[in-house]
Amino acid sequence: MAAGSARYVRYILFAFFALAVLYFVSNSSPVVPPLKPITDHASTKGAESSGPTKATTGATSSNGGSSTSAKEEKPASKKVEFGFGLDPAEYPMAMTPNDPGWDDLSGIKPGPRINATFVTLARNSDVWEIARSIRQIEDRFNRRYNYDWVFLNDKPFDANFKKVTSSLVSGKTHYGEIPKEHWSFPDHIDQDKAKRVREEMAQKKIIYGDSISYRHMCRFESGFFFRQPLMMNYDYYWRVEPSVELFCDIHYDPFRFMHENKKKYSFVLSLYEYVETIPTLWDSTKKFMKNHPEHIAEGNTMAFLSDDGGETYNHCHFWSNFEIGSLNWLRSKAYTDFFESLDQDGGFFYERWGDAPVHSIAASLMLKKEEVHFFNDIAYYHVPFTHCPTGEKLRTELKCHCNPKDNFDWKGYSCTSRYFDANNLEKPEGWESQQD
Ligand SMILES: Nc1nc2c(ncn2[C@@H]2O[C@H](COP(=O)(O)OP(=O)(O)OP(=O)(O)O)[C@@H](O)[C@H]2O)c(=O)[nH]1
Ligand SMILES: [Mg+2]
Repeated sequence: MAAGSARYVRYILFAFFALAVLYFVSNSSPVVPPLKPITDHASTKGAESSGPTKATTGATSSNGGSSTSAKEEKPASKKVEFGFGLDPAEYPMAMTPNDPGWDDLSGIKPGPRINATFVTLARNSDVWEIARSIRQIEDRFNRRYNYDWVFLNDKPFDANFKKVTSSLVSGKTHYGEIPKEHWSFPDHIDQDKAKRVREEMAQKKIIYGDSISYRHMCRFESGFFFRQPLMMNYDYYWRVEPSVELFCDIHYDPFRFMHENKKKYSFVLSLYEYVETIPTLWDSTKKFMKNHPEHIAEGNTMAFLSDDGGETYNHCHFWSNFEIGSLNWLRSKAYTDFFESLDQDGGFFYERWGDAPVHSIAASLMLKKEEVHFFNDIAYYHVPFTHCPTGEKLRTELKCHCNPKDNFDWKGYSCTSRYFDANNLEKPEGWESQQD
């Protein structure tokens, strides 16, 4: 009998204890804010863009090869500064090997995401070249961050292109067809004059000098990629071209770096433009500066572009096949006024203006010095130039596989040295020994 009542007392105590544990669990707040499952983020991102409209035409999205209309994407319910609404202060980024979490390169990185996407302009025939680029970006960075990827084309993407690329990208993939008016001659262009120029450039053997499609490409990258319907969903972009390489691990989120440090444009390689392709670009720029002094930033980097205070152009530009930048800046009145003014002057067709000098002139004149960033730690190759980080310690820490001898930064035809001088920046240790 005594043994029986002791058993009941034990049952009651156990039940009381279980109730107490349940009460505690249901009322305590979590130490770490809950992360949304990573696969949800594309639908959350949809309406966060601070771009003016969310357009839907000519675009399909795909994951795992199946295409759906962009219209079907779920809108986000609220605007949050970061992708998942997480507080960045709770997830500091490890920027150096001394910071906690630096060595953790496995699994999905917890923490906030930026409203950002990779973007690639490509033809269906570029599929295997872009596959190489995607694989490297995924291996060195995006497999842990799962950012989306937008593909744009002047023709519809075929099933094979979508299948191959969507199988390689860890984020969501979207495929957009460029409208005709963004990939054709504007009405004001004199076709005979444009044809004569192409013939002359062909005779002079100027690279892509006789190409119409290359000109459409340069005009599109200068003035339209950032306002395609699919791009309106994002605030930042990272441009990727076919057959590029990344040589070092990327330990932090460059999109988040751009956002938190108020950077609007970035580069890894810079060089002098082929003069024959832009003989009157600087005249057009000066006309624009005169007409729109309100768009010229105080504390800009004119010194990168000109050695005589703006009278002449030294032809320096950031190489735009790699860019991480702010879409909202490109969509700003300042930038679009600049593009419209250049487009009216006709140099995309009467000469062969490239999007690289156009973006670079805009960034150097219309942004403050501090808004442009040089990513020394992102090692990169696009035929024929390599950016391999200066400094053996850094290359070892980042597990780089580029040959430091190939680093173009400090060689004679690079403008990176000028960029450092224009910004009064100290060049990284070891730069002198890489000058030739
Ligand atoms: N859809 C489409 N994409 C194009 C076309 N021409 C070029 N592109 C893309 O535009 C980007 C720039 O073209 P590229 O041919 O790489 O030009 P480039 O970098 O100046 O020259 P390369 O040294 O040949 O790489 C690449 O992402 C190409 O895939 C085109 O006619 N249609
Ligand atoms: Mg290229």
